[in-house]
This record gives sequence, C-alpha cells and structure tokens, in this order.
Amino acid sequence: MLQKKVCMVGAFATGKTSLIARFVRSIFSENYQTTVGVKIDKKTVFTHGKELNLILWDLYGEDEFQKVHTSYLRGSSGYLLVVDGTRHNTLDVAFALKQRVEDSLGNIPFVMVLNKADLVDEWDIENEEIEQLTKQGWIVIQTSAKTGDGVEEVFQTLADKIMEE
Ligand SMILES: Nc1nc2c(ncn2[C@@H]2O[C@H](COP(=O)(O)OP(=O)(O)O)[C@@H](O)[C@H]2O)c(=O)[nH]1
Ligand SMILES: [Mg+2]
Repeated sequence: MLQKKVCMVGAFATGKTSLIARFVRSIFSENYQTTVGVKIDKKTVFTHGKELNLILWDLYGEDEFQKVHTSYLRGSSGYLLVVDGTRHNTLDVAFALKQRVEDSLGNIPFVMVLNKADLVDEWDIENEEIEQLTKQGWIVIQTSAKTGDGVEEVFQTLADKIMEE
C-alpha cells in the first residue's frame, strides 16, 4: 500500500500528540507527556480513490522547537502546523517552524491547525489574522483534540493535498 510520512510541527503543548491520539485511537488525555523522543503511528485514509497509509511522526518532550531537525523531517510528504488557539505566541512559533521546514524540505503540503477550539473563552487569535493566511492560500482548520471536532478533517485534508502533488 502507498505510504506517506507526515510530521507534526508546532510549539510545546499545542496538542500535537493529542491530535494523533484522537485521530488514531479516538482517545483524549489531560496528562502531559514529557518524556523526550519520537513516536510513530499509522493510520489508513482513503483519498483520490485509493487507500493511503499515513505514517505519523510526533516528537514528544520538552524541547520540541529545538528538535525539529532535518533528521526528523527527512522524507516527509506533508505536515500539520499546530497552533494552540489560546496562546497567541504559538502562532509566531508556527511561522518560525514553517520556515525551518521549508529550509529543509522546500514547499511541501501542510495544513495549519488551530487546536483547543473547545476553549472558546480563552481564545487568543483574531479572525482577521486567519483571514490573512487563508488569503495567501493557506488551509487553516480549527480542531479540538478534546471533543474530536475537526480532527478527521485535518488529516483527511492533508492526505488529499499530498495526493494532489
Ligand atoms: N481543552 C483542550 N486541551 C487540549 C487539546 N489538545 C490538547 N490539549 C491538552 O494540552 C496539553 C498538551 O497537549 P499535547 O498533545 O501533549 O501537546 P504537544 O506538546 O503539542 O504534543 C495536554 O494537557 C492536553 O490534554 C484540546 O483540543 N482542548
Ligand atoms: Mg507531544
């Protein structure tokens, strides 16, 4: 079966590990995993009339920004750029990380994920900021790993984009 590597990229505690847990195992945990390493999960999606095996790479640990190195990214067909909608600075981190990915891999498909959409009262990102990004052609999708909202959609959208290439 066709396989494609997908990386999770984003600031500390934005919900990268939680999004994979929700997507692959339909679970959510409030606990924060702090051990350092790389974890690889797999899930099959259906896109463009074919089955596609997504190989999901996730870094875990406290030093994620530093660890987004070439060896982690190598061979990726696409990535999810994850932002915590309740912490505005994670958007700035996402821009910096996106640059780092592009330096390493060039322009590969990505989807920006605004996670923690269940925490509406704490929301810290303006619609105008998102509109600026979508005007540039970015795909931005709100998710909640907690409720599951939008989670299937982000992985499916990325898979579709990867297979369009
Ligand atoms: N309320 C809420 N909490 C979330 C959501 N996604 C992740 N979290 C919590 O945010 C923290 C960091 O999540 P984690 O997936 O470990 O972040 P990572 O460092 O990006 O992998 C954990 O305590 C999660 O339970 C979400 O959509 N809503
Ligand atoms: Mg993690």
